[in-house]
Amino acid sequence: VSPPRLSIPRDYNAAHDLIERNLRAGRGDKVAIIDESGSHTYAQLAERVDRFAHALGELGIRMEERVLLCLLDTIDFPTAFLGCIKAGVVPIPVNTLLTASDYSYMLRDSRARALVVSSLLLPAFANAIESSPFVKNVVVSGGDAGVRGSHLDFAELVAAPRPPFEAAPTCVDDPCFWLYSSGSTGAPKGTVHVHSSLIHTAELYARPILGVREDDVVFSAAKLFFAYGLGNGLTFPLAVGATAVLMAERPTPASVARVLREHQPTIYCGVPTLYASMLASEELPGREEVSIRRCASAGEALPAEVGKRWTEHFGVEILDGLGSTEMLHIFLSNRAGDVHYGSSGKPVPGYELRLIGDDGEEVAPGESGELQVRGPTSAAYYWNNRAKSRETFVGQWTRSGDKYSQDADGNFNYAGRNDDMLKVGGIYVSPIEVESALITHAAVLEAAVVGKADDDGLIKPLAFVVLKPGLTPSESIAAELKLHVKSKLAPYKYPRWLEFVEELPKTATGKIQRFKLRSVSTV
Ligand code: 3SK
Repeated sequence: VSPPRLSIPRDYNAAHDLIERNLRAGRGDKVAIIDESGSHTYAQLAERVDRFAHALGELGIRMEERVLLCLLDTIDFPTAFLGCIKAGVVPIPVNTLLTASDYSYMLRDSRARALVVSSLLLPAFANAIESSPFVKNVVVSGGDAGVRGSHLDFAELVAAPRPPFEAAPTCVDDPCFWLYSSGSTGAPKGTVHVHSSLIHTAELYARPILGVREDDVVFSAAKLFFAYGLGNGLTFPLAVGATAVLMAERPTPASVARVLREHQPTIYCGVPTLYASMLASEELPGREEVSIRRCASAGEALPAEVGKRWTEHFGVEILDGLGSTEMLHIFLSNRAGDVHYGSSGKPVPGYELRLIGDDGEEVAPGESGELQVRGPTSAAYYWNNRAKSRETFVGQWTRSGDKYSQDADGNFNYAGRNDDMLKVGGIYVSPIEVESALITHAAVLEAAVVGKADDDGLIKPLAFVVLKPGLTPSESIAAELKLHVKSKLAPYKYPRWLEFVEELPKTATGKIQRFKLRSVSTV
């Protein structure tokens, strides 16, 4: 069956479409976005986006140039993201939890001409801005003049009335935005998405599978910088004329419960770690206190027990699915009324899936193989990385790196990774990166990191450490090593457990055999 493809005109601007469709449908006065500063109607959002697009031109930023966005989830995120796209400028939303050296790399790699950053995150960019030969302007969202220093004020940029902005003459296949994707080795890769992809994810997944409707209030605890959050929390609600609730705070059981009570979202999108921690928390609202009618989960496999307990408590199913930064959103998902907890469900119509064995052929029924996907939302390529682009985007197929098997009912079940990557709280963590951080500590001779399931069945990093001769393992060295990793890497990457060993299992050529360590943990 050939996949449904939308007929999108060749001349197409994604931001123009996502806004204009709502104004044309008479939703100008409807609330598009609620954030901590209040409610913003579709007409107000349209105006802000146009003002931001004008400002980019005035700053000398031209079509096809890049702008790095490191923004908390407030109205400034959609303003900057859609404003860039409308101007034909390419926004690059980045993870707000990264380190100064990650940001330095991304600014240089992308050659971003401007940085738009939340005031709270500005300190992490201090050196990065100085050392980037490309950044010409820094725009700061929130904070006062003292924090901003000589940088531009976002609020001021969008305060002055401007005429409507005519969308840049982009085409469906033009680069629209990038997201950085990490692999087990090497630096993060700028994943280039084209203009037609956002609306495709909305029409293939959000409307038919998640069931987002015009009368919904949608809240995604997964942040907008994450492909999963970008769809759930912004482009899906805009595509159908719904209302999105944005929360700048870190998603914790308390902050999520507050939003569920205060704004009564009807659709809630989270990641397994958060579902599990909410269920274990005293902050969990009662069923009668909230209005959720549908939930989604992605980022890592949802443990069956977590899904069942959530449904028991709220009377609402969680649609667990699988997507990727490369495919932009979910292409494999459970369906409402047909949820199989512990499984990722069936292909989303519009996507084709196949399982490929080590011999390069499709596997026999029931066997596991690498999941590959074909569909209209695959990224165009990785920026400046031909080798990795060729490895991942093979003809029309995109390799996921995940191993799956398919059961007799057609449901796909997760069977591990092709590489050693871990998904922690929905975000990839490279064991090699954590090992490299550990061995920069004076006490560490060697280290190897693997994934270990916690009590909820969710994977977290476990480090095996060989100490330098003469040193004795102790609780205090373990605690110090955890802190050391936290100080070097984004904090969510630190090993939750540490085990001291005499030596690491290795192949004859000296390669660490992580698969052996997975089975020997005593913690
Ligand atoms: O991790 C996932 O399953 C996912 C889902 C939607 C979009 C992006 C990602 C990585």
